[in-house]
Amino acid sequence: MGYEYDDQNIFAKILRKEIPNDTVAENDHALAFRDISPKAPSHVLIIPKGKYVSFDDFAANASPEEITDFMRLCAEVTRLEGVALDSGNGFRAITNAGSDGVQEVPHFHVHIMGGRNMGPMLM
Ligand code: DGP
Repeated sequence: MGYEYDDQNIFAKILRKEIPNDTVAENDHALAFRDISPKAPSHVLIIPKGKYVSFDDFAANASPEEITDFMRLCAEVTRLEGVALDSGNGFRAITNAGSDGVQEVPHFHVHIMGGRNMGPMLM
């Protein structure tokens, strides 16, 4: 059994430019844009351009080039947003997967949030 990707999910529509987004940065294999409902002064979502449902799908099935571009775009976002540790106060990076992870959009994404103390992790 594989991961069933829904082409009608909202991030697929963003990638097809059917709906607008506030892009922060982009490379060959990944796109970063602002969350529509920010939970911190800086709240950016990083998504692969490929069709991956969740972290486990991406980690198991993406190519080395896709994984590298994705991770490097995450790093670029932390620098652009002024939260990278070499120049800022840090950030939280999280990904939600599936129903127990309370994943709302079934296209793999990482949230990078910063610009304030994020408090303790919710349990
Ligand atoms: P989650 O799947 O629970 O990890 O979070 C999905 C996030 O996506 C949530 O923080 C809100 C955001 N989001 C949902 N719809 C849109 C949209 O149309 N545009 C943007 N920029 N963000 C969205």
